[in-house]
Amino acid sequence: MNKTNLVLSTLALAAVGGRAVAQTANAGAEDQRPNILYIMCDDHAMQCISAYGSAISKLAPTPNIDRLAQRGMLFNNCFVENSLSAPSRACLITGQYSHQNGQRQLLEGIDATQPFFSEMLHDAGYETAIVGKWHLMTEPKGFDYYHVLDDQGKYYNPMFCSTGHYGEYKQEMGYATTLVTEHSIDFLEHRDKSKPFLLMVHHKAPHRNWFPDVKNIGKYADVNFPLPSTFWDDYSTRGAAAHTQKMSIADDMEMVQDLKVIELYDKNDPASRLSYTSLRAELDRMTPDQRKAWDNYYMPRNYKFLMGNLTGKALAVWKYQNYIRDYMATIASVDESVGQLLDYLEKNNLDKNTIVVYTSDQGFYMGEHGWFDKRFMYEESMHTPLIISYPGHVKEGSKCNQLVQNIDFAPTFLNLAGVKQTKKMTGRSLVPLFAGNAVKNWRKDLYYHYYDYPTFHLVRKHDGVRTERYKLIHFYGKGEKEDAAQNKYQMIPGTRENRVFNWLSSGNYFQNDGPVNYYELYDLQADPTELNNIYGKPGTEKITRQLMKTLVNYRKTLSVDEY
Ligand code: SGN
Ligand code: CA
Repeated sequence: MNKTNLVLSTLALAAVGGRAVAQTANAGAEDQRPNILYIMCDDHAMQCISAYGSAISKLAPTPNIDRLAQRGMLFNNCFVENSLSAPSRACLITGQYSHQNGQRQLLEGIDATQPFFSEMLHDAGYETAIVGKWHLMTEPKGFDYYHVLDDQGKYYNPMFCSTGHYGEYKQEMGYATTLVTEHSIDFLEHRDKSKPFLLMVHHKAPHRNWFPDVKNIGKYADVNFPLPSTFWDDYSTRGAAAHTQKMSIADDMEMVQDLKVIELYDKNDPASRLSYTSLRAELDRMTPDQRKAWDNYYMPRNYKFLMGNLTGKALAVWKYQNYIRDYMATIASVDESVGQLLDYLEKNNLDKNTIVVYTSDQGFYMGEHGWFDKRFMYEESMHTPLIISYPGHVKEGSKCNQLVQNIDFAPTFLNLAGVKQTKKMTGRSLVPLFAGNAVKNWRKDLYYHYYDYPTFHLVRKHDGVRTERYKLIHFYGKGEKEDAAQNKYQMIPGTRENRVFNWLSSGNYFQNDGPVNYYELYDLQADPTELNNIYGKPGTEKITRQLMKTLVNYRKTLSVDEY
């Protein structure tokens, strides 16, 4: 039996034995169970990791994340179930789909009475910690140590609250990515070293509005990033949702808050006032030195831009370039953080027995289809990066093409710890994939469901299935207020969902969207960029029938209650 198989059998046995095995293993210094270092970014598109080889990443490489990929396995087909932060984090922590864990939309939702894998690992003898963006509206559960950001978190001099003081946020001076890394290393230094650890490092970066650290501002000022081939997509083959979204770089990316052209602030325009408030939320927290570095780059850049009087396509391209430049400069700190964490493991002889995971809470549009943000079941948003290294157990420099999903993380970590997953956990352990061999009976399709409408970016509700080759999507909903009425929290006064809804309504954000109820079908082999919706086209009858059956089956077996 080779080393990988030996370990896999041990893990399988441990999983079968469940908690009894875990408790024996927990008895003392002999605990050989792996440490778990889970690093997750917020909105890190796989197009922006050079290990995945895309055009953008070639011009702004991520050497440390690539180093992790060289040590481990690069997953080419990792997807989320619901492409949005809190829902994705709820899938991660519970191993369940959104309608099962309650977190369908961005704000309220998670059913905190469900077991979190963190508490199961804690009970099984792990020292558990989370640092950074938590974003679920409940106290982090199952952690010996937490040090989490306020809501989405801020980039400059952000607020954190810590174990036992949930909600008591205190400001810390510095840049979010650096602070999250420092607190993570601090946990590693001071943990109970007789136990294996679970450390979840959840960066705020590279979330909107893409504020780089002082030292990286302007890092890619002279780089011209290639436009994605679908940048000028006119959605001509698609239904209403692709036309009515508000996530277009040309039309919806804001000059003030997103592109930082502060000079365009117009105090007489309510939309501009909102945009300015959002920019000021970061600018006002900066120290004079941070602000100076900021002005040194953005002021001359903005002056040149304003002198150019760009309009139409030239303006859209300028927005794209400056969006990618800031985003990639923000990623530079994330990459550095990954390097520091890997160095720490190596220097402290922890690298051999630590499984390291790098992923994002979802994918992101980097100009594909003309968009930023996520939410849609289309590839760039549903697809998320995943790299796993576990020396001696996961094949070095390998790739995995199996369909995996964010509900699989909890079962994987429990499996590694020798703890049986609960019956309610829908995901499955990824451990059998680690050896790099074909796994019999691995899933052949995935279920996706997005609920967060009507709110920011106005992406309509949809669910669907994706196989290796095809994708069937069903867009549904009555439109605006009628959809809001169906959502659990949006119409309940005092909830955050309700406050956001009222705020967007007052700003005329909604646009009288009508009811939708239609399907789209993509052949990802013939049309990997999803420009050609072939639903209802001659020749697609058989595959449509098959996919429809799969979709109906998911809805039925998972007791999905709206679609
Ligand atoms: C904020 C952003 C949106 C983003 C959501 C969700 N607007 O509302 O652009 O889609 O977060 O992001 S901002 O003006 O506040 O930046 S998520 O990553 O938390 O799901
Ligand atoms: Ca996110």
